[in-house]
Amino acid sequence: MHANTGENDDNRNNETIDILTKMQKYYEDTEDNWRAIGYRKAITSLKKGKTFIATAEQASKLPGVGTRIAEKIEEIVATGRLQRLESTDNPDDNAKRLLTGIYGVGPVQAQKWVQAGIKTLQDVLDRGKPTYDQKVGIKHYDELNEKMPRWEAAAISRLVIDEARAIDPGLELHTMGSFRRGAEKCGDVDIIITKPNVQITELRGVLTKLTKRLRIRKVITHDLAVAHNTDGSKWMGIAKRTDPDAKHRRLDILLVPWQELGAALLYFTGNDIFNRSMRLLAKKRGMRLNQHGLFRDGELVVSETEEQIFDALGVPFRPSHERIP
Ligand code: DCP
Ligand code: MG
Ligand code: MN
Repeated sequence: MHANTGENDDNRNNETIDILTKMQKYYEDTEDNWRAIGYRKAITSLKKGKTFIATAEQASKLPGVGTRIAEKIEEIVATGRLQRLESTDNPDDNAKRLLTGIYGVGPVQAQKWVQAGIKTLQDVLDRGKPTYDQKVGIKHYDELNEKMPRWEAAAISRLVIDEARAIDPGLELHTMGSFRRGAEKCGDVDIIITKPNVQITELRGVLTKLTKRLRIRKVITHDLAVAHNTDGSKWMGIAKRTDPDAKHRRLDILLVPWQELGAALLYFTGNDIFNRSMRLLAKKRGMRLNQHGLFRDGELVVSETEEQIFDALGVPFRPSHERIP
């Protein structure tokens, strides 16, 4: 832990930022997304500021810093440490972190298991009554928890896109999420499928055919639960490249109506925080933004292109690579 006199001292809040980043990481690991986002915002705010923030009162005046984090900032500056962070080091918290790393396990389930003395992956298999998804999550725990390099996301996308085009060359496919933002590492592969002047009902047939063909080619290795309980416009599962040492990775495929492509591109590019700020902006303008379009009083304003949506919101277009707040 370096003091404010240390290296890279262009920001006087470096020590605070260090500790807050560890808290953010902890909440990300335990899938406590709201808290993780709270810390992310506070860190962004501190990074922008030039003045040294020492008290909770000063901290709470920064945009994006609530009272609870403000108090933690004061504790860090006053004591050089944060008790809450140190308490994340206890064995139960580590178990909780391990268990929330299983695909399909949230903080509530993990907590229940830990309380029942179920603390390892083997414990879950033996006594935790895991769902199918959770069993798959345990079997491929490391591969699914590791972000894949961009080239691997590109390779999996390629397999899906080529197979789809073999079914119907008129399909339009886009690889979304972190990949479209240009990230060097991707948590999963997100693909949307659409086609001009074609109804979603027709695309459902395409999705069924596509996943079947990918299963036969052993690109798709597992179907996960959500695949079975939606209206058939979304598929979630696990896929890998075809070479023998390829790793299992999460794949999401979504069907999008052609008229909604702009709104879908915007939504599924993210990131989640950028999306939140766009929705807030829409709200300020008396409108509502979601993955289907921009609406006013329930009436569609625009949805066909991303440019139209930025326009209607009165802000300059932001290329996908820059959509990280
Ligand atoms: N999304 C969102 N809010 C959520 C979940 C998703 O706005 N709660 C949007 C923004 C995301 C996109 O969907 O960028 C894809 O979701 P992912 O969970 O796949 O996230 P990313 O692709 O951004 O990151 P990762 O590399 O971890 O997959
Ligand atoms: Mg993704
Ligand atoms: Mn995804």
